[in-house]
Amino acid sequence: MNLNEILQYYSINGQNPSCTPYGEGHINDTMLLAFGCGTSEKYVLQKINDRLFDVEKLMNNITLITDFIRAKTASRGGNPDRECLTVVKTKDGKSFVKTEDGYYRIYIFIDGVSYQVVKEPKDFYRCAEAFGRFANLLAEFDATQLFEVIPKFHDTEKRFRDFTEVLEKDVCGRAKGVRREIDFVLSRKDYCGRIISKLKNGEIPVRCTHNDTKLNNVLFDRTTDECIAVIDLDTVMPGSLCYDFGDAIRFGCNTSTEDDKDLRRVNFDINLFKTFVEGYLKAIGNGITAAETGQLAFSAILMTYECGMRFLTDYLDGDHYFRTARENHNLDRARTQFKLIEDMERLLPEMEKIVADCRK
Ligand code: ADP
Ligand code: GN1
Ligand code: MG
Repeated sequence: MNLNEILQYYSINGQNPSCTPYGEGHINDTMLLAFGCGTSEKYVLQKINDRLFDVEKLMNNITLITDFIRAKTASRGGNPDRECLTVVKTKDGKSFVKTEDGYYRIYIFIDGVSYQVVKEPKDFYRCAEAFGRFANLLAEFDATQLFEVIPKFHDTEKRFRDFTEVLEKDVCGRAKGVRREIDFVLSRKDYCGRIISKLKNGEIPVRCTHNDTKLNNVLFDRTTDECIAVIDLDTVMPGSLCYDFGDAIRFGCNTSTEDDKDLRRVNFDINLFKTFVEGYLKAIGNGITAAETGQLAFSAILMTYECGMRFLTDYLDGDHYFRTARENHNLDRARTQFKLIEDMERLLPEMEKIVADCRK
């Protein structure tokens, strides 16, 4: 990466910045660009994953969404630079730059912390409120303006087809070592169509959703622990509230990290589930239908299944999609997801009761 070349396009004041890897995202290369110690002297520089995204279309979406959220936040008396993701425009008004080695964008740095594991239940409650509020905000956004940047992103039937294709090819010869995990996925095939069929027949509405509602896509204030902003808007597209709810549970109700090798530490925390349900349903109010609410508990299993299947697909395919930092990283990730699914399958009646009681 040639930092000087990138910065030539921007009118950012300051000299000799430091530029260091930042955060724990799996998709883009994220760096903290610091011209000094003050918050206003820091930026987030991202090399956009152009294997995945059509960058022109992606940044068109991001500009529309962030402009919308900034305007709403300002009209409600908030501080858009702190509470919203904000793209820094180039000297000629563009939202990204293209250099020889790829595409880059710069965001205003939001001084907050993102967690990989829930530290305190109240933080997860706040995260739930933040995603609930975000859902309400997006309800007012015209999603027909957006490109579907990753088509069929949460179409679990398609994810299953991708999985079986990759399994059949077995390009790395890894299938023989993970028969148990493969059988785990194959034996749950009937999960795939349960929500998508309801979206297709109109029982569940298609809405504009975030689609990647991990705890680490929310920033918390370092001192007050309030939720500051929902970030990582790359996948904002038409989708289902069930997916957003389920994905947040998948990541946040795990007592350990998404890639813990020691599965004894990986457990589904039903108390955290209850906490999230309470925060989410309170914040979303009547912005969710009874049909959607009825699928929330199952959605947590579905999204965990889909994500585990995606990690296993990537492992079999040679680790091209999710960033990996060690051997078998995607396999370890798949295993944590499958452990959580086993827990949730046992707890499903209790989870359903929690949702129903909370809606009374
Ligand atoms: P990925 O798509 O790879 O997950 P993200 O956009 O989520 O990339 O960024 C990765 C991490 O970088 C986030 O989890 C967060 O910790 C941090 N981050 C991203 N954008 C900002 C920002 N504008 N201000 C502060 N931190 C940020
Ligand atoms: C990726 O971008 P990031 O790290 O927030 C992925 C999600 C997965 C998640 C699993 C665009 O999220 O779909 O659920 O990893 N994002 C994309 O941790 O594929
Ligand atoms: Mg992210």
